[in-house]
Amino acid sequence: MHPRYQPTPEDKFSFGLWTVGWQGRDPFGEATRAALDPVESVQRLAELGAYGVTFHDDDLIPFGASDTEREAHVKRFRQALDATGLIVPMATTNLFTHPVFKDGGFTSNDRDVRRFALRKTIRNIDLAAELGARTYVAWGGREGAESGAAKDVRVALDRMKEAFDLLGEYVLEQGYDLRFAIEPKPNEPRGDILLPTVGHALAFIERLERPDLYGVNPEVGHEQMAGLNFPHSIAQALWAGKLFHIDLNGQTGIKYDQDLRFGAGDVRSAFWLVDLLESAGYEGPRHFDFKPPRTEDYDGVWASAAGCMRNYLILRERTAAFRDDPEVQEALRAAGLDELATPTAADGLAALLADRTAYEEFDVTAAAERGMGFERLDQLAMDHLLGVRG
Ligand code: XLS
Ligand code: MN
Ligand code: MN
Repeated sequence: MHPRYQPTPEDKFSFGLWTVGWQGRDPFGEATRAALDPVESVQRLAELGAYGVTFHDDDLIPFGASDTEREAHVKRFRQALDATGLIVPMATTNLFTHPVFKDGGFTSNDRDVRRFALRKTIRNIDLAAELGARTYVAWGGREGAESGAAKDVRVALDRMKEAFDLLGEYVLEQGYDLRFAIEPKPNEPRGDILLPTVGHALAFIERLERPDLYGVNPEVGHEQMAGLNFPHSIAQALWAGKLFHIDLNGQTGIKYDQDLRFGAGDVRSAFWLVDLLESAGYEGPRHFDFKPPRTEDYDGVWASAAGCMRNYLILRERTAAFRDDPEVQEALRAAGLDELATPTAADGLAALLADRTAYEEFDVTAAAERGMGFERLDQLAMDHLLGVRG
């Protein structure tokens, strides 16, 4: 591997235990890989150059484990963290695998299930805080429906708000330095999932009692499953000050959740995403939520994990070269990017209304004829992405 693309902890790459640990079980086939010990994942990820590891409660402590078993699992995990220097920047709850969550956790029609889901989450929040996590992700995988009358969506959103407000109250009461990141997804495993896109989640957050405690954890493939432009969603989350975390992976268009390694799938979108994260100064973890295809053995799994980081670093280099290229800078000016950054009416409403050149004397025909220069600019980006410039 070229040393230039060798990740280091400063790059802030993290992986979920459930990603490299995915055994390849899908709706049509059994597992193709043996179970992976979380301790081995920690060791291998550290060797590959990651700085962090994340987990769902059940990835670390099997559902239904006794207190003694739980302590033993946490102890081994903690020892592996101490030995490798890996940190836990984020943790989350599994509210989707056990059959009890078949109609969701926070919005199940069954109140007992909702109370259980909250207690399960709170229990893992304690562990997350204990391990030093600063972000708590909430993906409502089964919060949704397959049919119309089965879910009163307005009421379900009341229950969702109730759950997040209670969790926020708990975190403040305990004095934990932890913020929530809501992860949108349009469908799968439910026919339709609540809070399907970044936009829905951002609007929901503003209805909570303490909006500052909550942000989003967008995933590349999830927005693309809804046909949306991922970098645009990220830009809006950044604009709102709500990009608390991010799930990087690859996806090719509107289909099932592919969870390809980062850089596979829509590579142009990945280029613009890295360009955005780096130029916006995003400081959070670069977290990979991918699934090494079930065709792979464990050598393939580690190659896939290494590929996620390598692709990020290659794209980081390519996007920096794009931004540094004088011809690009000139093309950006010609395309009016600096002009977009100029306020439209800093002189105020009265001045705008009095300005005859803004309307009465405005040469609409000449303005309509001006080309925007976007194609030249985009080809320069393409040349940088394909490695034929700089
Ligand atoms: C599934 C989600 C899940 C969350 C964490 O599609 O991406 O893995 O990131 O529960
Ligand atoms: Mn996914
Ligand atoms: Mn995810």
